[in-house]
Amino acid sequence: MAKKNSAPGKSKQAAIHDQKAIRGNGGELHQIAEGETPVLTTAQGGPVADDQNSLRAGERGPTLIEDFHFREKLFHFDHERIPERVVHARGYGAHGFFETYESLAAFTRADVFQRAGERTPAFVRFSTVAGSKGSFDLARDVRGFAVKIYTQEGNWDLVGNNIPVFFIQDAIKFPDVIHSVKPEPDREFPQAQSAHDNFWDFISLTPESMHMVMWVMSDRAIPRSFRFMEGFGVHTFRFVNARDESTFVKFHWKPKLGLQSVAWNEAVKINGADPDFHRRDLWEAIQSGNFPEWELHVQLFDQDFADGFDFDILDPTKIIPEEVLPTKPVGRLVLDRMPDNFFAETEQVAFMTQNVPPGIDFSDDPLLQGRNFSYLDTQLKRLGSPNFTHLPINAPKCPFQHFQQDGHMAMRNPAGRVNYQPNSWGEGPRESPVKGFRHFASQENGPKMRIRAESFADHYSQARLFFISQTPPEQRHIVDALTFELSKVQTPVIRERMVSHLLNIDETLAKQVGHALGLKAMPEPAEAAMPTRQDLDPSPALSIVARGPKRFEGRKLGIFATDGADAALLDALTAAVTREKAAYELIAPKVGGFTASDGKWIAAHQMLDGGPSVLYDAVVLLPSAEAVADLVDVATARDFVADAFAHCKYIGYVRAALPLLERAGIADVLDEGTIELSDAAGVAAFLKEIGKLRVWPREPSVKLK
Ligand code: HDE
Repeated sequence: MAKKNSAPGKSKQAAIHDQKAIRGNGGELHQIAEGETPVLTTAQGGPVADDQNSLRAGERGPTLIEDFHFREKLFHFDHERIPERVVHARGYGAHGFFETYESLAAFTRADVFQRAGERTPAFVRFSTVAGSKGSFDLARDVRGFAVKIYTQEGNWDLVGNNIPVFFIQDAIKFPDVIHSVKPEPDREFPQAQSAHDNFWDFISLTPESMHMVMWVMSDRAIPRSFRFMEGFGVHTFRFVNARDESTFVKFHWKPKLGLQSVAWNEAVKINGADPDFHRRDLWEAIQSGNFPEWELHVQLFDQDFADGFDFDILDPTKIIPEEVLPTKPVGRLVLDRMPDNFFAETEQVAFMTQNVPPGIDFSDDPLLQGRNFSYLDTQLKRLGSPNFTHLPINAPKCPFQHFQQDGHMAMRNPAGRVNYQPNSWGEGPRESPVKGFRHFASQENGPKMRIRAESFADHYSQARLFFISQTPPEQRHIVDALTFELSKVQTPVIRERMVSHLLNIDETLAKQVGHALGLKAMPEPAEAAMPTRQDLDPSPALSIVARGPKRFEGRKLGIFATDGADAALLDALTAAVTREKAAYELIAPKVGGFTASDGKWIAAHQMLDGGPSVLYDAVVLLPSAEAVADLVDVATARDFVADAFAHCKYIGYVRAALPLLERAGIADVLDEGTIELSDAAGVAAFLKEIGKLRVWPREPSVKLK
């Protein structure tokens, strides 16, 4: 029998290390000279001779427990995981800075808002809510938008979402709403989906969630990229100035590149083609120097203004429409650096709503109050030690000193005798009534009781406001999303109960969903604590489409090319895309590349199977006539075209591609979004046109259901 390749005693790698003679005679480690390979060591620093074979008695004998290197290596591996976040487990973060536009001293004493042009380091983590850490990016879900700003007066965490309202009004309901959306406990599915009985059962029994449900069933819940979504602080907070005067404030992050979402059918396919679609997008944007940017806007108002509404500004299921109270830009957030290590930074970052600097304070929103309690608990559970603030990602970047000490993994252990105050030694920090955080002295009184205020009782008016503020395609998407989700609910009475709520929101919406679900008869409208207001003006600011960016910047064009592709057109295209500050990928039958019409070899980014059109914002078909003859029989080539068309994308094509359009079933329905490219001038016009991002007039005829 042939000898086994792992020779007894020494592996090939170990032999290589031996040749380097890095140990001195006394066993001491020599400094590693430049160019020399550093020696692998144990965590205790001991150099390792063989990392390929464990220590055993005899060539084929048992492994020995004295193999401390093996034991340490497996021990550490076995403990590599920390509990994932109970919500928002799947996330992706980046570093950057916040830049203040102007002094807001009139409203807040927060140091971060005092000086125009000042930059403060920041870290942001985007996330989905329901799915576990390894779930896919394009779930229909709320996105977390958590920002940590390392101010000179401590960390300010604005732990927000991409939706400005929430499902529940009181934090005591949080475990229930989250349990309902997570996989059902007996079967542990479905993963990262709200489309199941438990979720809709809870929602249909919780009328206060109706406004949020409208948002979650809208395109907001399937964003094209983290870079193209808004962020919201959700709750009403307070700014407090140096005179201890309070102004209510709501925080909004607005993306510089505008808002954009994908189609549901597209989202489903993206999850298969690239489950990391959102994190890859952020990674690529930052690595290529296209730093994502958001403007921080605030809505500022006082108690008198708040009293003018018939809803409560402490109710997190309500917004103040921007048309009623315009937002004011106060700074910008730029993300310009990926973490060096995902675990150390993105996984271990600990956001806490309680982290507010002097000058920013809480309102009595019962959801916010509950969150202020929850986030500290969760960090201890996840990070395992009260010293989680010692981790570099969580540590303040301003000077800090306190007398907290010891505990698991304490990394900051001050020298000296003093670990309390006051002390007689005249040492150590003391409190400062002037610089320190002063809680806003709001007047609170009233009987102690478990109660929901009357002012929180209107559950439908703003749900309706959201629906009537959407453009027709966006309204269709809400109908389709509700229909899809409720179609996955197996208990008919839950479907009907949901439709009974929709009747209180908008009758047409309810009827369309009821019809699409095949309800035999419409239910009665749900009993409502307050009638739905019919007189609210639509708020165009709530629509993604109405405020579209109208430019292709930051988007990605997929160019499908083959041997013989028109070289001049390809050059014109790639130059135009680059001028537009957009990106492109070349997709070819083989990833190696193709020979263009001028004989030049061009490397591809994707092969056809790996680069379906769902990964791109618009596509161009640049095959040669010879290649098309074969491609018409290739299912992935036909899908590439048919999907792009069905998802209302712009399609540029050369005449040679027509047989492929025909076999994809769209040659007879070409429209303003299918554009023939023949020369460089046509390319420029195409690039301008695709800034509209989607061909919405096409949608009703596509019937993508
Ligand atoms: Fe959270 N939430 N939440 N939440 N939340 C957490 O904290 C909680 C709520 C939000 O990227 C947990 O560190 C309660 C609203 C984001 O690390 C936990 C309530 C909003 C993130 C927690 C809410 C959010 C979290 C889990 C009801 C939008 C991810 C892990 C009162 C304004 C932060 C962790 C990150 C994470 C509790 C409701 C946003 C368990 C009790 C409303 C973006 O502490």
